Amino acid sequence: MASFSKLLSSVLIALLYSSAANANPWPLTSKHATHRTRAVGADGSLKLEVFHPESTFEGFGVEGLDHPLTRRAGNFDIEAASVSFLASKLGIQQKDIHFRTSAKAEVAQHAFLKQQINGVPVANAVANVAFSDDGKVLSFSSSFVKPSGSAEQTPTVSLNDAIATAEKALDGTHNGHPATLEFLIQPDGSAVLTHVIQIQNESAGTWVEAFVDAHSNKVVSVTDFVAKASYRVLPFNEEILTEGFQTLTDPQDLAASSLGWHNDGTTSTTTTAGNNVFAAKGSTATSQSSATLNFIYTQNAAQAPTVAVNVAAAVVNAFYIVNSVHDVTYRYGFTESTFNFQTNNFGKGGLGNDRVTVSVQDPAGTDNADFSTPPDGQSGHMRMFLWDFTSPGRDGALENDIVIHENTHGVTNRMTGGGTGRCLQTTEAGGMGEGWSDTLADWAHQGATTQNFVLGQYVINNPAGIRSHPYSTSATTNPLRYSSLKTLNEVHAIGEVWANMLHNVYASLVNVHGWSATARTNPGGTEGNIVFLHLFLDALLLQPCNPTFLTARDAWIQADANRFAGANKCVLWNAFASRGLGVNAANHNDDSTVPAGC
Ligand SMILES: *[C@@H]1O[C@H](CO)[C@@H](O)[C@H](O)[C@H]1NC(C)=O
Ligand SMILES: [Ca+2]
Ligand SMILES: [Zn+2]
Repeated sequence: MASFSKLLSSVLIALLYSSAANANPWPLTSKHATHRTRAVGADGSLKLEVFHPESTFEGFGVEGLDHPLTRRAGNFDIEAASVSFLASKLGIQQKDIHFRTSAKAEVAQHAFLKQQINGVPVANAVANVAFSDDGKVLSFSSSFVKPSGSAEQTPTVSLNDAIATAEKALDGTHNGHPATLEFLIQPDGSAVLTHVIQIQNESAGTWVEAFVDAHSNKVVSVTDFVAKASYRVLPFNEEILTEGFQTLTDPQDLAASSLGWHNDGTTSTTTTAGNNVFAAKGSTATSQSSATLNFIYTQNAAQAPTVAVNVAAAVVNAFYIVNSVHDVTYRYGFTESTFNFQTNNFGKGGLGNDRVTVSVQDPAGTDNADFSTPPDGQSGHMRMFLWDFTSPGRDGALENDIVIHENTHGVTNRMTGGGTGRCLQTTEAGGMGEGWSDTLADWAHQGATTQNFVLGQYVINNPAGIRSHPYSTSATTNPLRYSSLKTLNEVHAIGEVWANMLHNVYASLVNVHGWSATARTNPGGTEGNIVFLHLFLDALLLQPCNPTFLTARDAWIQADANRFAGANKCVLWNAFASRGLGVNAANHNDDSTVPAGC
């Protein structure tokens, strides 16, 4: 072990670093922000405690920070600016920083960086910096650490041996995606050297990035690309929910999908396969049922979901919803350059060849659904299962809020941290991932008057849905607060707290600014539901890798400063504070304070 403390201690400013080595012992839920216990392998029998150093977030309000090193005469160079800003802010040398990528969004440009040790990147010590068009720093976040020691940087375990170890430990196969060599910060503050290898098992539905110690040949950590739905089950009653089918003509948004939904720039299809989505049961996409692009299949609820016409109806619905999520999130900032899912990126930045693949009536499970988000450039994969609460059973692909929930995992996992799929891995960040997914489904279903929102009624045939409470502004209907996290450990339960806070933010914004019926295609409007969705997506790019409720809230406040000059600052603070996430909230203790003047 070579110690880095001598080398770096004179130039490090401890304040801005998470001091990993001093953070033990952890009270139970204080680990939410930094840890997550993963049960991996095909049967979940291998337990790993995954660690991410604490991340910080600092926003510089409407003014931004006029940092002397960020300005370059004439041409703004985001790489030079972000590296010099970070080096001076953290008091480290530029050689300790690796500029990974950048993304130009509508109201800010974003740099994504990693710590490096002697030129070897550190997987879980990352940073991002947002700049205005005139080169001011709008915000930055970091989980850089001062390692207490570091392994030799030349591996003594070969990649092939590491692959064999990972395949055996994780019950899967290396999928051929190029492996990397990266340091990984451990909870004691030391840096281990790891081979990073993607392992997949199609039948078990697992897809992880394994970190294998390149000296001891042990699996020391994983990134789990799969967001699993583990739905809470409520007793079901006899009420039957029916939401009417409609035939929509040309629902595609050409501003988001310039060649429509059945053309990737080189190939035109007449199936449920296009530039954004490939949807099928098995490997064959559903073909049109008439000579033109008419995907008309009338679902027969009295028959099993597996009869041909019901399969086709489900595939077409999933294709329609996932394309619609592509188009609406595209309008609000999830584009090629911010790491979205498309086969052809039309030269607009980011990596292509990663449209969402949707497996409808996937045979691997029941009563569930999941979504895997590998890094930009590899397809997101959605699996929809059948539900057996009723007879005949029901198809999750026909419940739009389930499809939107799963699809949103792809949006949040790609936009947070710059397209790596590594940045919603802690318990708290994973919980918020579930929350955002419920929230986009909530947003999609709201009308002129904000209503309580319930997720998953159709699949289990119960108006109470699959969460513990409806999302509501009423503290009687939904009592969840920031302090509820003290007793919650499961990501969907934590997600309910976050989704309910965002429901309250949404209701407040609509209360102030009204509601637009054309929000999906008109992001330029001033209404509250439009303002909300802008802040939702803008904040994802600003927030740290593995955010907490506190840093995610701060990113919303900064997003409002960036786009609306802080016009909604007090509305946002009041809504967050109403559920305990006020100015002085910390360590899962509520606070209802709002800033002076609010
Ligand atoms: C994949 O998982 C299944 C269990 O679902 C297991 O039987 C199989 O051996 C695994 N495949 C590999 C390559 O480990
Ligand atoms: Ca992409
Ligand atoms: Zn989920």
